[in-house]
Amino acid sequence: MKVVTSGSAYLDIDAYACAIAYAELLNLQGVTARAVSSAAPNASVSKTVLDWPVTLDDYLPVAGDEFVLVDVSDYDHFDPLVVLDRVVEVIDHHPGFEHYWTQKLGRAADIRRIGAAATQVFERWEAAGLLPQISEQSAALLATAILDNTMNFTGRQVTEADVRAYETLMRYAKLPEDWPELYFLECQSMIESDLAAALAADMKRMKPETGLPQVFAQMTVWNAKALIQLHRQTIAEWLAVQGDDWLLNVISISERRSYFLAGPIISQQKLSDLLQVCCQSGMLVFERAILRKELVAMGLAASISA
Ligand SMILES: [Mn+2]
Repeated sequence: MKVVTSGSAYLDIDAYACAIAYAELLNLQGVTARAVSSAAPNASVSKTVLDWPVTLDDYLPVAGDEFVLVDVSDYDHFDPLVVLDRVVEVIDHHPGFEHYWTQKLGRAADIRRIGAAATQVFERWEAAGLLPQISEQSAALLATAILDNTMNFTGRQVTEADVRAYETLMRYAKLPEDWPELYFLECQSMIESDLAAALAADMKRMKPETGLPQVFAQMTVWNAKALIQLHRQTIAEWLAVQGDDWLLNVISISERRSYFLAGPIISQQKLSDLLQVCCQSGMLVFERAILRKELVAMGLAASISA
């Protein structure tokens, strides 16, 4: 049996889609496979997606099973059910472990800089010539994973291959025209239903040498303007409890912009200095969707040249 699985902490839509769609392909090719995870899906696997009639398999690995890893290659963050020596294939788009896996598996390690691991799984289907037989749900899962991991194609790591995979998969997926908006709005309403959990899930403490506010939270939503209008007070109160120098980056997918909230004056100044844009009454709207890791890189570069 081949067990297709992913990381230990949580399962995002990319990992979830890859496990299910790749196990489906292997089975179709005559290789018995199961999509298995002991981690729970996170908010990117929306209720609509969870309700589709394809799911993970209820299977416990036994001695002799082999493991295929999708959307993960860091051996410290595998699903605990994985036996390292029994890993036979790795499909991932996170950097850092390419060398280890190429040494160990040769061509069975496919680790590339690409928008979504779902694009790599799509390419397996295409190369096998079996795309016309993909289930509607697996096509929909892979397409949604590409949407999510590329932030609707606004991310910096998006490639032509991601765009082509999405367009092709949408022909098999039978999803509505406005699926991106429907999907991201559903994820947004889940975030709004428990803002504290969403803030805590992606909050980091910055090192002083970055020159950034100490507490730096980030969230990705469809419409940041609407979210901020409704919930600004709650957000500011929660962040103020975490420290007296804080910043939140709300990435607005539909507008392809970032909205920054910074309460304390010191935090506003740090942000204005770095982006060379004025912070007006605690808010700064940046012309493009920018990620926290980009600000960290900018901050470090500025502190070196200073
Ligand atoms: Mn991914």
